[in-house]
Amino acid sequence: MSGETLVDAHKPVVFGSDLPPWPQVDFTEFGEVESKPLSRVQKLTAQYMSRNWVMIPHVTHNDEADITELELSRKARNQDAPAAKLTLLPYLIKAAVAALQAYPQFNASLDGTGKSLIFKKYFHIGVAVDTRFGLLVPVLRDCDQKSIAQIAAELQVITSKARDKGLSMAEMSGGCFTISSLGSFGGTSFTPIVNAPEVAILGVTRAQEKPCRGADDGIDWRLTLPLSLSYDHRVVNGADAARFTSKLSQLLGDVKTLED
Ligand code: CAO
Repeated sequence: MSGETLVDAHKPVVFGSDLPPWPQVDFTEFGEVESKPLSRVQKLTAQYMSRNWVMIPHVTHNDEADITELELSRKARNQDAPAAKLTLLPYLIKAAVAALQAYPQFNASLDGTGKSLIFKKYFHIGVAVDTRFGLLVPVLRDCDQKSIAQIAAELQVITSKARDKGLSMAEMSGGCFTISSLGSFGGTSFTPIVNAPEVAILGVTRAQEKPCRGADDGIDWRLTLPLSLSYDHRVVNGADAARFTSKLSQLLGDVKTLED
């Protein structure tokens, strides 16, 4: 890419192969401590996160969506049907599916050899859930064929199950794209780690009222949602990411395109 020679007759230098070992420290030398073993989920998460962080060249693209109208519509629907409460997440899932349909390279995976890209014709979306067992990622199947209300109902069931009993590997397999929403906790942006073999993950943080130039140069306060899209730079380029989040932003800004 930059004129480098990838195959060299001379012995190649493998950067990173001479890392020092992980520090072995007796913390009691410095003060009182308590040791707690990691849970099974925490150990597995640590292994997979480390692999994905080291093996995938990550880039995070940050963008915003105006969700003022979406929130008005969501709140109106919740008032009309309080028993079937909708959060933002089902809207994000519908918008993600439409963006994946528009930009299929985000609905793809490198095969095991890394030499072919497998384009998926199905739309299974993973959702990061914070549980007492650790981070679990249930996968909702065929989200392209479901309404916002159906997705909300399914999310309710699967997140409750994840939090009460945990999930099977089958319930966490087969995802095309993951959404990690920290919106109810806060934050302005973060770098989610791509959930291999997926090629991108959407991080969402807390929506904020932001001033915009309105009619007659007045101030128009708009509810603005921060979007942080991390992607595998072997498969997705920066321009693709910008197009993808622009599409997401456009869809979330026009709630009629998501509702059924
Ligand atoms: N901005 C402002 N408010 C938001 C918001 C956002 N981006 N996202 C959610 N909220 C609000 C909801 O609308 C809801 O408020 P209302 O009662 O007024 O509607 C409230 O926060 C609680 O939402 P929720 O958390 O119950 O529901 P959710 O669908 O937004 O999220 C879930 C569900 C499972 C994604 C979330 O609970 C969770 O576990 N997130 C953690 C994900 C995580 O840990 N990611 C990190 C992975 S890497 O370590």
